[in-house]
Amino acid sequence: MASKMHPETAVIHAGHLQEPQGALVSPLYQSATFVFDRVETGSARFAGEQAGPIYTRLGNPTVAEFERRMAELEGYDGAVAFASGMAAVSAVLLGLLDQGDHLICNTCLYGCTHSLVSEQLPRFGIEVTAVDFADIEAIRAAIRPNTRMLLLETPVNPHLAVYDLAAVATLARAHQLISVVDNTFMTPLLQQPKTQGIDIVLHSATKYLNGHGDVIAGVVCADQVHLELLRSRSLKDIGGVLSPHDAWLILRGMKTLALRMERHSVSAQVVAEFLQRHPAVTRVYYPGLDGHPGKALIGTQMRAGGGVLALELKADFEQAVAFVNRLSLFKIAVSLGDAESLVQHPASMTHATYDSDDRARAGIADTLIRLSIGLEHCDDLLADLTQGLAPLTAGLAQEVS
Ligand code: 4LM
Repeated sequence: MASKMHPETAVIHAGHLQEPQGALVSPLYQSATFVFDRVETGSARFAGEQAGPIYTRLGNPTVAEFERRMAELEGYDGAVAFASGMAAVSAVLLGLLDQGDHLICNTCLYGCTHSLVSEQLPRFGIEVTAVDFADIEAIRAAIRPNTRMLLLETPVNPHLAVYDLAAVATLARAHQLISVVDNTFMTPLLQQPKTQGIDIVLHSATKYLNGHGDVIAGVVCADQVHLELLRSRSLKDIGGVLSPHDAWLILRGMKTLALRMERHSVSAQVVAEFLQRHPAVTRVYYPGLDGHPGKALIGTQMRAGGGVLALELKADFEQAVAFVNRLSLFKIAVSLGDAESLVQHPASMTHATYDSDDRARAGIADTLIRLSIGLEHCDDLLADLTQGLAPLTAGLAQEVS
């Protein structure tokens, strides 16, 4: 039954085990350690000869339910939960790459992933090359004898460029490289990279998976060949374990994931089209818009454009900042995927980790503004944007007259 469930059903039921008291909702196992009836039981569990919990850093029943649900949704053998999205990213990189290995990643990544690959990995003797993943030949040309892994986000944070996952996966397979996709912006409801041949998928569960802005979490979904190393090296020894309480909150939040992703995407499309028509806006970045190169992959690689978009204004830097400050329903905050609509300035916030050259190479304009479209009524969002843009519109009208 489990493998036949539609994603809309799996977000509610996958991985759930009926507990003996009959509770509909799984209990929260808020316990650091677990008691053994005798020494032999503990020894057998440590030796992997007997199933059962030992200590929450090594596994916890509530966290395990979240892991089973994610593995089912993404279509992999298993999943490992971590204390943050960055713990999930670092778990993959530090758990699966060795000193002397070479990583190829996209020029544009979430700011802290960029600083992890460009500043931290070289400290451990891991070489990194950043190329534009829109250009498959550029990736191929960057492959060296010691290349082990390809890493990308699609759509990318913050400017929503979309990359062809099947092409990346085919290249990776041909050169025996591990392909890794950060699927945070899409969730498995809108995109399942495994179906395109990708080896490992990770998420910041802080965002859409939890969806309520009250948890920091991450998860990696993978097949058996990588799971053991992720559990033993990255979880057991590095130790960025997810709290059972946070796993319980994510399980609760995920029950509405399908409804939320649909609403986020519909509203983002409306907002993107509104902004595209607006005279004070020079450019809108959203995969659901005609003319966006990613639009061709909607319906094949991805089911919809998701809830994040970015824009540039017909304005200088100070005017762009003043526009953001004028918004009231959109809250000025980093993060995304919450019920509340959020607005932020990538160059000085989420992507401030880039130096200006790398930021230009990544295609992140200094005046780029990112919106995370929440679950409010679309008319209220458009009204807030209209009042925020009004002084710019008036200025443009004066220039014309
Ligand atoms: C943000 N993003 O963009 P934790 N992968 C992607 C992300 O967008 C993020 C992470 C990993 C933002 C946070 C402030 C594609 C985070 C890292 O924050 O460690 O759960 O996820 O606004």
